[in-house]
Parts: sequence; C-alpha cells; structure tokens
Amino acid sequence: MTDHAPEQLRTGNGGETHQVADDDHPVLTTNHGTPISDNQNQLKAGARGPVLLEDEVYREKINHFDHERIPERIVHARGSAAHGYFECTDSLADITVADLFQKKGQRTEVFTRFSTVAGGAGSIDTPRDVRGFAVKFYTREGNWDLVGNNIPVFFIQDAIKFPDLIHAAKMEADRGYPQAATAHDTFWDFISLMPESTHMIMWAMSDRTLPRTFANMEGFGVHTFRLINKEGKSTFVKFHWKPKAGLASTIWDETVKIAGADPDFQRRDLFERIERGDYPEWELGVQLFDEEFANSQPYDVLDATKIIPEEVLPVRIVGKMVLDRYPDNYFAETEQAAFVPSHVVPGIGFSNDPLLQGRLFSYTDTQLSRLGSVNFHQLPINSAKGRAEAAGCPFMNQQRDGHMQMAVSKGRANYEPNSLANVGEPGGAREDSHGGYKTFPSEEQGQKLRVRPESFADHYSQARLFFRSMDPAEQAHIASALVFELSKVSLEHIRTAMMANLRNVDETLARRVADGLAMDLPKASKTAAPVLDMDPSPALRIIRGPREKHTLEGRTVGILIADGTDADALKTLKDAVKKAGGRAMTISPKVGAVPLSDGSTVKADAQLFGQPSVTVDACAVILSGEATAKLTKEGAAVQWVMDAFGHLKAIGANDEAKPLLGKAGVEPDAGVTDLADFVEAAKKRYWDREPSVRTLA
Ligand code: HDE
Repeated sequence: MTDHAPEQLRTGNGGETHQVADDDHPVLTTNHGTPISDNQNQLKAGARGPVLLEDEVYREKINHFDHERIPERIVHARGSAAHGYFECTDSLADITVADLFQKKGQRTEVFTRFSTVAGGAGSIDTPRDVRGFAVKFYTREGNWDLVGNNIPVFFIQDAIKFPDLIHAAKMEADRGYPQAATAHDTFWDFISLMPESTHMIMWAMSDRTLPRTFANMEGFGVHTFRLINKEGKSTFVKFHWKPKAGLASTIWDETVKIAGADPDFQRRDLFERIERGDYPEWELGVQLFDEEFANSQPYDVLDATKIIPEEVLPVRIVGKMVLDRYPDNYFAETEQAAFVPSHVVPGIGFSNDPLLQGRLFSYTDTQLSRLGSVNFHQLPINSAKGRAEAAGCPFMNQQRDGHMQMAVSKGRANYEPNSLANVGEPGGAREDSHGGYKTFPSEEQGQKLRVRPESFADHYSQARLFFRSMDPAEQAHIASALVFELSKVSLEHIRTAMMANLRNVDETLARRVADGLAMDLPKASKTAAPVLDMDPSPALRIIRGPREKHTLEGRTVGILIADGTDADALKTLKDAVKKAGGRAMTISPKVGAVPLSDGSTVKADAQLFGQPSVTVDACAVILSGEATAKLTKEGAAVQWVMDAFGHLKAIGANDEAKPLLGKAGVEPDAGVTDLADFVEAAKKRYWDREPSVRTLA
C-alpha cells in the first residue's frame, strides 16, 4: 500500500475525479482561512482505521451543515423575493419629510418578499391563502419596512388574537394536517366564533387568494399609518400597490392542478420574468385623509377589518416599484430577510390601530429566535445602506457585542455622552434633534382598559359591501369556495354557526351555500351593530373590473406541437405572440428534436407530460393530421386541451388539429378560434363559458 501515489489513496477506490487548485481555481479553505489539502476523506488512524476527533476540516464542515436550516417563520414561511427599486413619481414633500418621497425621479433600493401564510417553507406556492407582500425600502434615512398583504383587511381586530388565529389555521395540533389549507375544522371553528373575521373571509374565499402570479397581485399596507411633514402636521395614510400587469387569478380546479404540476409555480415565474427582462412592476398609491374625514365614515379607520372604498377616497399614485434582480442566494437573502413593521423612517408614523400596535412588538421578537441574535440587522440583506453623508456606514451607535457581532468597533467609548471618541468612531455618534426620528405627539388620554371600542362593533356591513361589489362570476366563486371549505368541516355545529353568520352578509349568498351543502339555513346570528347597505365598490372586482388587463404582456402561450407540425404556421404564431409582448412555449410529446413539415427540426421548450396547460395562459394546437390521430389517444394531450377549455382559456387550432379539440369536449365560443384570430383572443379568459363547464354554487 505504501508505494501507491498519495492521490490514489485519497480518492479511494471509486475513481472519483480529484480536482486540484490551479490558476483558475482558488484554494479551498476552512471558514477560518486554513488551506485544505483533501476534501474527499476524513482523517483516520490508518487507511482502514477509526476516524480521529482532531479532524477540524471534517468537523467544521459537518458542524456547519448540521445547522444549515434555521427555524422557519411561524407564519409566512414559504416566500420568494427579489431586489429592485422604488421611484418617486409625484412628490409628497408637502405631506411628509420621508426622504424617499421628496423628489420626483428619486430612486430607493428595495427588497420585496411575497409569501403564503399558513404552509411551511416546503409547501406549495398555490394554496388558497392570503399572500404576504413585504417591502424593505433601503432609504438614506434608514430602512422602512412596509409589511403588507395582498388583501387590504385582516381576520382580527386586536393582535392578542393572532396566535389563536394562526393555531386554528395551521395544521391541526393532534394530527399534523392539513398543510397549507384552511378547509378543516379548527380554522372554521375559530372563524365561526369570531364574527369580526367575516369581511376577511369574503376576500379569502374570493379569487384574491388564488393569484395567477405575484406580478398579478395588488398589495396593501392594511393599517392606517401617519405621514408627518416639516411643520409636524400629521396626515393619515393607507398604502396600496397596483400591479402593472393587471390583476389575474386562477380557477380553483386550475390551482389544485398547478400545485401538483409545479409546486414552485409562482417562485419560478418570478425568477423567469426577471431572467427574461419582463420585470414585475407596481405603482404605489396612497389614500390620504384627516381626522375629520375619519370621523365622518361609518366605521373606524383604526379597525383593520375595514377598507376605505376607492370610490369614496381615490388612490393617489406617488411612485413605482420595479423588481429587476433575483437574489443571488435564496438562504442569505430571502430566508434571512427580517421584515419589521416598527422600522419606519422620519416622516412616517403609526396610528393606534391595535393590530398594528401589537405587530410593533412581535416582529423584532420573532427575529431573535429565528435569526438567533440581536445582531440580525448586520446581515447584508437587513443592513441599512447608510445616510447620504456617511455612505458605507449604515449605522452608528454605542450598542456592542452579542451573538455573531460582525462589527469591530474601534475606540474606548461604548457609552454616551463621552469625551473620548475620536472623529469617525461610532462612539462619537450623537442624537440629532432636528433631523432625527420624531414621533407624532398625538393627544392620548383615558383609563387603562382591556376593551374593544364601540366603533369596532360592525362586523358585517363591509363583508356585504365586498360581496355585493363582485362580478356575478366572482360571487359564484365565493359561494362555491365556501361550499368546498365547509364541506371539509366534519363537525356539524361549526357549519351551522358559520351559516348563521353568513346570513348577516347576504341572504342570497347564505342560501346558495346552504343549497350547496344540502343543509337547512339556521337563524341568523345576533349582530352587535346594525348592518348597513353601503354603496358597492366596483374597484374591488378582479373579473371585469378596472384592473383586469386584456394583454399578452408577461403571459405565456403554450403551443402544442408534434412530428410534422406545419413549420410556417408555427413561426407565424411564435412571431405574433412575441410581437404582442407574450412568451411562446412549444410543448411536445418529445422535447429533443421535433421534425417539422418542411424537413427542419425544432427543440421543444417543454414536454407534454410535464407541462400541463394549467401552467400557461392560453393554448394553441398546431398538429398534422397524423399526429392528431395519435394524440387523440393520448390522455395527456386530451387533458391538455380539456383543461384549457375548463379553465376558460383561449384555444386556437389549425384545421388538422380540430379532432383533438372534439375529443376534449371543446365547444365553439368566442375563445375557440383559428390560428389567425388566436393572438387577439389569447389576451383574456372567457368567463361566460364557465356555467357550461362546471356547476357553481
Ligand atoms: Fe405578520 N408576522 N403578524 N401580518 N406578517 C410575521 O414575522 C404578526 C399581520 C406579514 O416576508 C412574523 O418575521 C402579528 C398583518 C407578512 O418575512 C411574525 C400579527 C399583516 C409577513 C408576525 C400579524 C401581516 C409577516 C413571522 C397580528 C398584513 C412576512 C415571521 C397583529 C398587514 C414577512 C416574521 C416576510 C410575518 C406577527 C398580522 C403581514 C410572527 C402578531 C395584519 C407579509 O412576527
């Protein structure tokens, strides 16, 4: 043995390649910088001997690996994020001193994380769930975290109920399921006993919780915040994000199938959009109001279960956000990002909303157990970018030490006031009574009480407002979602209690759901305040609403091809899709090389069995007669077309392919076209088709 070359000994008998450092490959080192001579074998006492404890190279490597996972977020565990910028498009300098809103054209870096709420980090992208919409603005005056959702209201009014809500929503305590789903007893038990959640339930059962992609979602700050100007005047504000790509959702059946076909559907979409330069973009809007307006509304603006309808108070657009860079490393950035709503900057303040006030404590606390250190602000993704006059020095204070301290603070002075710190040393930092953060000095007085204000008592008027503002197709989706979710509730009394609450929202809704469940309607539950008939707000619609966009921009057209597909027809269609701003994806039973009619071959972008039509926005079929005959006997091809029809998508086909459409049960309507009319037709879904393909409640 001893006369073997050392290389052979190291790589063992598997013949693995032993790669060594050279001019192109730097030397591998331990975390402490020691060069490593062998990354293939543990240190042993003899070639076949026991492993030695002194092997620091192995111990460091495995020790680090053992701790590669950190506790996932207790809520919003599954998330995807991107970097980008915010640009001020309309100055708010008269309303706030916040640096990012001062000048038109001024840009501020952002990091934005989207998430689901209930599922674990490894769960699917597309459950029926609220989506988190958290934006970290790295302003020159510190970081501002606007930690919102894609729904403008919340389930509860007081933060003390949050652990109860989340325990009820997540998998059940004894059986450990269902994952990422609200269709189970404990969720509906809690909801049925918390009438304040009814408005949010209308949103949760609507298409809002089935967004097509992140780029198709609105975002909301939810709470009332304050903006504060130079004179110290406060203006109340609600924040809105409006997607440039327009609002778009999926059909429930489609969502369920996406979950199986591609659990990472939305994460992949975000990555691929950015890769191809199709950057997701939102406008930032504000609803600005004063105390007088607040007092004139039939609800309390401090109650996070209420909206201010856009028709009552328009949204003023003040900026835009563009996400143009995917993180380099998922863990370092997306996972370690810490969003903290109490992180605001001069010019932005809080209202007394008891849900917001409770959040101001929770988020820093949660980072301590998740990221494990009071120094979580030093991680690059969380680190402030620094004040304009001290670029490169993101924070300055006398705080010291703690787990994972990254900074090497110089000087003796770690207290303030002091007379010892030299210029430039953090110990020399002092307060700024002019430019420093100032809390708005609102007048507060009253007894110390645990009480809900009377003005929070109306739990149904806005639930009714939401339901009655919906398009008939959306109302049918809400009723059907309630039937589905309540049909998964096994305890009769929970369903009955829910139905009693629904009667206060809208009698027709309650009747439709009761019919769908084949149950009698119970008596309506008692309300704590009269239920009002507020004016409907069409701005709340997705379907046939003001923000449903008919476009191919940012959307994908799947083109089913096979051996013998007409080369000209394929080229013409691909060009037309591209010209309309869309992405053409060829899908074929075999991907490697598809021979076309003119003798050329083309590589398909995806294989039929792995790319069901739920993953694309519109479907074209270009097949030869021979291929059509084969594919009418191929379940995946028939299902591809059948699902496209059932999910109300446009379907375009050449004449030879039409038998496949016939086999899939496609009936003629405005969305079923020849190839020539297809691109125009592909810009929308065909809601009128729905009653012919499924029975809705
Ligand atoms: Fe959160 N929430 N939340 N939440 N929340 C967290 O913080 C909490 C609420 C929201 O991408 C946690 O870092 C309480 C409303 C988003 O990392 C935790 C209450 C809204 C994210 C927490 C609420 C949100 C979180 C878990 C009741 C919309 C993900 C991990 C008062 C306005 C941010 C973490 C990201 C995350 C607490 C309610 C949005 C436990 C106590 C309302 C988008 O601190």
